[in-house]
Amino acid sequence: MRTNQLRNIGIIAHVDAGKTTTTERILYYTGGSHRIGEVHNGNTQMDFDPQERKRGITINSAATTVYWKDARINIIDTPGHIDFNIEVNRSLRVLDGAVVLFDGVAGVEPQTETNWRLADKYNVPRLAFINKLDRIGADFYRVVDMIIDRLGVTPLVLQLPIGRESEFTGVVDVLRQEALVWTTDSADVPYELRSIPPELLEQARAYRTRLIEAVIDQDEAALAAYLDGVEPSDDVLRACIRKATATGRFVPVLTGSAFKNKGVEPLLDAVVDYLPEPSQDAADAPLAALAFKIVSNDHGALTFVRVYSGRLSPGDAVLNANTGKKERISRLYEMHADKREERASAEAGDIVALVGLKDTTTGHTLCDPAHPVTLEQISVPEPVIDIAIEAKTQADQQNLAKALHAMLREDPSLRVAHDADSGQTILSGMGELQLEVTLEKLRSEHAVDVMVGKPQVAYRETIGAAVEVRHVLKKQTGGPGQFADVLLRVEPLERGAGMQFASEVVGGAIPREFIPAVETGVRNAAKSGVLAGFQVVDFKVTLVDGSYHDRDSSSLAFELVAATAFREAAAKAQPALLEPVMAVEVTTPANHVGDCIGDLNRRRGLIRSQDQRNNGAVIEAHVPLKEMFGYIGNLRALSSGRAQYSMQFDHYAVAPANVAAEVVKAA
Ligand SMILES: Nc1nc2c(ncn2[C@@H]2O[C@H](COP(=O)(O)OP(=O)(O)OP(=O)(O)O)[C@@H](O)[C@H]2O)c(=O)[nH]1
Ligand SMILES: [Mg+2]
Repeated sequence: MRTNQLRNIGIIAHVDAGKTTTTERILYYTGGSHRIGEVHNGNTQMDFDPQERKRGITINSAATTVYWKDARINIIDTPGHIDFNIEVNRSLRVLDGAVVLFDGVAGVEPQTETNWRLADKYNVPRLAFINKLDRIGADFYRVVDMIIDRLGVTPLVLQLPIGRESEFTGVVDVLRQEALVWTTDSADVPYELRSIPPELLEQARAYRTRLIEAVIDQDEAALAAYLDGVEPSDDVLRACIRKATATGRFVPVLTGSAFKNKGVEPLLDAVVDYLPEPSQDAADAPLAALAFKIVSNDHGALTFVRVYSGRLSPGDAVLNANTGKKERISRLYEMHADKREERASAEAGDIVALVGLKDTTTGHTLCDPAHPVTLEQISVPEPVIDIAIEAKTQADQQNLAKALHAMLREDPSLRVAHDADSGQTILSGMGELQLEVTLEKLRSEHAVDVMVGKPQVAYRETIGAAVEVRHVLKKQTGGPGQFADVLLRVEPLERGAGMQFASEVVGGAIPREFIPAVETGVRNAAKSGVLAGFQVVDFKVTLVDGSYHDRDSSSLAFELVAATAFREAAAKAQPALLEPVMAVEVTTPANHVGDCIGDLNRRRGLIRSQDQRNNGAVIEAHVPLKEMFGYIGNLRALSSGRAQYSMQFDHYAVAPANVAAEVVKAA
């Protein structure tokens, strides 16, 4: 198959925008399924995990392949909940295009915006699909305006809705100047092509002119002809739209109601017409593929890879460029949600799952051993919430480590640490929901019983002043001794900077081979801060000077002395506690706005904006995570169940003295 007939796309959006519902329709229309699954019935193909079906949300991204008009389309349906954002992140890393869904009522929601920015980061061209036009309060034009205001992009309106809410029946195709009308809600009745309803005719013409004038400069000859009064053909316009979409200059906007089976076929046409094919001429080059997802099952692990160049076949020995080890591929599959189809090979542009890899994890590059190469990594968000777990029995204790190892391989946004004092295992993640899902998986899939503590905020520590500390380690009484001497300067960096290390040692005051040991010593010590044992961040350590001893100095001695010197410096450098602050968005009916704001204020919230929307308001605030535990119950109570909220990590900030004192006391 020629690669220009291949599309690798993701479906991304805020929670509940209809990603899975749309994907189920795509499967049905393309013949990939024979009945339409519904999220509320727990019978979709894409949400196959028992927890997804029970909770009615997507947790894991799932891949499938469909065929539409001579094109093969690999689709990844992603979760909208922010706790599972790693799934969107790693999918966008390997995709060539995305369909971004918008709820026709709510418009641009927080996770839509977050995912939009992620797609910017990975340079993924996009189409917008304004969904749920059948809902009461849906307003296509308002959502288009929100796309301009909140995402700062220029929409290219390719369709206009016909009718509103329950009367929504179809769309005007702006390019072809025709109406596509769905006469029933049934997916088995194709749309009818009709002339544009008279009341929309003038508007439809105006949008076509706007469309032409927006994109015509993509084609110089067509532009010149147009200026001479010659209308471009539809094919020329399609090519112009395709070009402008690939560079992100415009975002084509389509619309419909996935649930009512309206608008999905033209969306598929647009995916083929406007989203890019994998880059050409990479098929003959040496192999380079990125592992972006690992799924464990009873038979071992499935490694999902995107092939960027070259070819992969079962039996191949490939080099993992990150570990330096060779791995052998035993089988190769095309995935259809939880089902798989064996394939004889994969080539540049393909997304497939491999069996046989042992030490490959998310973000690793697989390549031709004769042509080593490392592809761009996948960025992993930092966890903000901790939970302590303890195995119930000796048997559980043994299985726990194994199960956690497998789960961490699957989800790089989870972390595990051991608390030496309490003997507990600390599991860290993005939010309460992710930890809840992880613990349930531990029980149901790995049969490990654990006792679980309350979720805790993952605080950090930092410093507020620069200090210099000299420390000498000297044990030279009889036998082999230990000697190391360092002068460290420790200074604060801006928020989010992490840790930096530099050496100013000159003239061999400390031999070069010991300098990495100094950095290791500092890094180890920074794992547990002097205030309350949290990770120390946002500082720079400079090794200013020191000395060594010919016989008694060693890497270990320098590691130990650096750790001690760092701890001493951190204690003197005005240590401070950092707490995660969340961006919270509350949507509430107008009569509860005051109560919601009052409640957010009591939670140390900083109200950032308040907008009227439909019959209610949207309140945006920054609130420390510590104050958000149990928020949902409270919000429901004060709004008679009518307000909703979403939140995502925003930044770390220095905690007020009373909060810090409380945390230090509990440590
Ligand atoms: N009225 C209406 N409801 C829809 C439409 N599309 C989806 N829904 C409903 O919205 C709810 C959420 O749909 P999903 O497809 O699960 O949304 P999602 O974007 O996959 O959600 P997550 O994966 O959890 O982020 C379900 O109850 C759907 O039936 C639509 O076009 N109109
Ligand atoms: Mg979903």
